[in-house]
Amino acid sequence: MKSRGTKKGDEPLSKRPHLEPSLPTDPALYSGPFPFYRLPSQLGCFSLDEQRQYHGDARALRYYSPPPTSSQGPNFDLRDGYPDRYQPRDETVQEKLDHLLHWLMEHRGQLEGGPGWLAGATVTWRGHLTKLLTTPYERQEGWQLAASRFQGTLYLSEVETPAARAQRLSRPPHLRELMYMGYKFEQYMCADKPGGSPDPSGEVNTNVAFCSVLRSRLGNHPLLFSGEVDCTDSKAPSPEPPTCYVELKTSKEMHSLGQKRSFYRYKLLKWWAQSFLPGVPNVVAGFRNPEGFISSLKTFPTMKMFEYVRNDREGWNPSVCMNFCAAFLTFAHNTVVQDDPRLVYLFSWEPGGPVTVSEHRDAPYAFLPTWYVDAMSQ
Ligand code: 0WD
Ligand code: CA
Repeated sequence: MKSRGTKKGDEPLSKRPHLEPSLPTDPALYSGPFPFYRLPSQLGCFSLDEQRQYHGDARALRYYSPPPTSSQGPNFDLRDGYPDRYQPRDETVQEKLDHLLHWLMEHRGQLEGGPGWLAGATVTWRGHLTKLLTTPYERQEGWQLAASRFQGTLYLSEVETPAARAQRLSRPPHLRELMYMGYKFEQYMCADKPGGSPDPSGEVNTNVAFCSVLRSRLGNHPLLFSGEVDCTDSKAPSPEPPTCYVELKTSKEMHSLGQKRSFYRYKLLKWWAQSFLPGVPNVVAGFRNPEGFISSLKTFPTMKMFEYVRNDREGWNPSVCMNFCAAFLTFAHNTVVQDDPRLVYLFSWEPGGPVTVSEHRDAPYAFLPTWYVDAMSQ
């Protein structure tokens, strides 16, 4: 984004005392060449177990194990086991960046990139970056990101918006079941051991997660982020992480051209953003019928997703997504100047408007835990 950033936008905010800082999100402002994005490399990983406890290893990694392709179609019953074999994660626990900070605390002495690399980096979840990438095209859900600078590093942690909270607390039963069905699909497609077979008779426990920790750079912004990975493909043409990873998704069966158009415009944008960031090369989609059975599978290579909307006037453009994200990171870096783990800048966005900022100290917005601040200060 070095070419497009205006002089004014790059000036420190302190030099513009009478300007209420904000960042526009209109896609037209972010077209232009695709910015530099470093090939993501994996720095490490961690696992969360059935009790949501952290382990600094790959114990929760599962193995891609699709059904034989010769048959009629998979016919997976995604409702099987609901709700009796479902252990959903406690969503009232707001984990913020904690698990990622745990990993970082244990690896701070062994980070690549040379001395001072971390001090220049932005640390966050992959899912938060996904929301930034899709912002210029999002028309329904706003977001809030809390930002603190500590020892140079910019930390970004999502805050649940009041609207998202209200939706979570009043989630209708059919949406709860739909969430389960996504995880059930993973169970049908993954084995616990390489060469093993899936075991759909077991429980679905959404506390369990395998997370990859990645390094990349967007423009001049070094990035350290973590994302949950569904499984690894032992037969992948490029067997090293992250190119061995596979993202699993479910979606409604499509019949009309209109259904396909809207799938390409809205869903594929989210799938692309989520998997492009960590360099996951393939998304395997299971299409479900109205009875909740997976009737067909289709692999969408991440790097080919844009082809479905390239000639669509109402489609999305990867350059816009990445240029906006780069502009946001520049905006955040220029806003969060003071180095103080108790100081939080809250970036807020609602569809149709610009990103705005407010300043806060300590509870409830401060998110860097004292155990992390103390350990990093040793
Ligand atoms: O505190 C928060 N506001 C959040 C924390 C929001 C989002 C995620 N997280 C944490 C959780 O600890 C989770 O284990 O991040 C981890 C996943 O991070 P991510 O990879 O950056 O998240 P994202 O790309 O949005 O989602 C990846 C998967 C989802 O799969 P699908 O196929 O639906 O995209 O992570 C799961 C979900 O399976 N997931 C979550 N798991 C636990 N808590 C959450 C969540 N809040 N959001 C998504
Ligand atoms: Ca998934």
